[in-house]
Amino acid sequence: MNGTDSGSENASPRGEYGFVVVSNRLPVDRVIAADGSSSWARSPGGLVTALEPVMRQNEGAWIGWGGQPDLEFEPFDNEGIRVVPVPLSAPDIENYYEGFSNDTLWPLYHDVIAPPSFHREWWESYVEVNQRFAQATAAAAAEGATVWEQDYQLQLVPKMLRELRPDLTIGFFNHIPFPPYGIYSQLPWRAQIIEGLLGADVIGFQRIADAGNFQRAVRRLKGYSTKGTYVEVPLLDNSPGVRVFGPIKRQGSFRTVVARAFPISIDAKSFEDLAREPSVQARAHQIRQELGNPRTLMLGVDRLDYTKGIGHRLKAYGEMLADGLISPEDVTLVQVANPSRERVQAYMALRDEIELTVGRINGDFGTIAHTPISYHHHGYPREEMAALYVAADIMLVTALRDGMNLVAKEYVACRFDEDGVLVLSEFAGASDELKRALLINPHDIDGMKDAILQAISMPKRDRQARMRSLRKRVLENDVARWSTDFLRVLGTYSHHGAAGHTLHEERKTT
Ligand code: GDG
Repeated sequence: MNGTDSGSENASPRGEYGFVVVSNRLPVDRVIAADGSSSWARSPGGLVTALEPVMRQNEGAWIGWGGQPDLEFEPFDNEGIRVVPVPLSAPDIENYYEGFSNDTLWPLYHDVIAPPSFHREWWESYVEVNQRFAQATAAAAAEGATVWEQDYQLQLVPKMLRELRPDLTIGFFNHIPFPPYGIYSQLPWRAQIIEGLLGADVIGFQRIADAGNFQRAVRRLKGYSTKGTYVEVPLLDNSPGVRVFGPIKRQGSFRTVVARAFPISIDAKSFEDLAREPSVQARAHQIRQELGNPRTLMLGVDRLDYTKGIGHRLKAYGEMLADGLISPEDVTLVQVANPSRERVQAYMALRDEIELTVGRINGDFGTIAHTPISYHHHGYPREEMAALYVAADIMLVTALRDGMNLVAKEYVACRFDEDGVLVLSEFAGASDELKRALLINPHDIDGMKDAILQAISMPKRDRQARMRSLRKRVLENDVARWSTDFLRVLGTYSHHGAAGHTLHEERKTT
């Protein structure tokens, strides 16, 4: 690593990066060529796109796992971003990642749609791996640097990092929901997680309700006061990280932590540009033709995850076919179910259940010429996704619980023709902003069927009016705005600058 020792025997070694992003997975994938040689390819995603300019301006580094067990390599530069690995062993992956992250926290934070498993050895691994991430970050970050940690796999890192490096400004963003206290309180390590998160200066959530749930947990478990978006964290005089920055200053007694909503978004312009590509337009046309030119093409795009409500969607669709409300000659559903977490038991069971249902519906209602569900258990390139969005008359987002749901926003961004209907679950964070979608409760199957029928028969003028309003929101509130907003608030906590300055400006003024 590029750390240089500060000279003092007790101080943690300092690195050279002024802006450090930390996430479980690095934004690059290892690609093995036919001749056995390996290289790294940037994994596409809004987060990287949004943070890239800040990275370039501020000597940015990205810290995370390379995606394969025991993969150790030297830090390297990838298109302007310093990539710093945190290796994970096969037992780490089993206990910290597949176990505690994906089989304890994920179901718990999504309203226990599936039962969470609590295992003390998973927790121990989570603590140990979080400590490793904190150490790697401490070694990479320059004096007074800004660090932005991402997501539920790393909730202990803020506190661990503050203990190692009190000079840093620390932000944390939670991409998934934060559950109500009645559910959160089941977690045997509930207090430790709250303490871990409160090591940050700014904690971001997708929805106002998530921030409220977090603040309630803080009050119940720690007894700290919360005022508006602020949490007052008492300071012991000799506690590490004694600094009273930020808008509320009570010298010597509290540090204030911001806990509020920053709804994430997408790189909307790049999706629209992609959708406008003649090749994408032609492919959209071709998709419809290959499906036999249905009058209505409906689309679902999800990771194959029990939170996404794919089963509820299929139930509604199957009943509509059975009731004769729609016919397979007129309506086709394309369902992309991207493989996910295939070694976790609940995901294996989900796949079996979904594929059984798809098979039954196609068997019961299909004809030689018309298959009701075109089902795809694999991922597609971005261009194909955009073509599907352009081709679809109706987009079905029926999540039972979802932090935000970017698919809903991507569909809207691609519809520069101002057509298409978004059917959107009110349990997805996106529903807070996308109010002109047809909002549904996915548990209410009859309500979902009514909304789908309404979408099928909606006059063009209504479709356009709704889509225009949705597009305004998505194009204005894009991912660049999300990261700018977060970093602006985080900037008020920096030793090096004042609110409203970019990180770059702050660093220049020191
Ligand atoms: C978590 C939270 C929150 C899917 N299939 C393909 C493909 N995708 C892309 C989509 C979209 C992304 O994956 C999925 O994002 P979502 O937001 O829908 O859901 P999660 O993966 O669960 O993400 C979620 C998000 O974090 C961000 O904070 O919104 O609530 O759960 O971008 O387009 N992309 C390609 N091929 C596929 O087959 N290229």
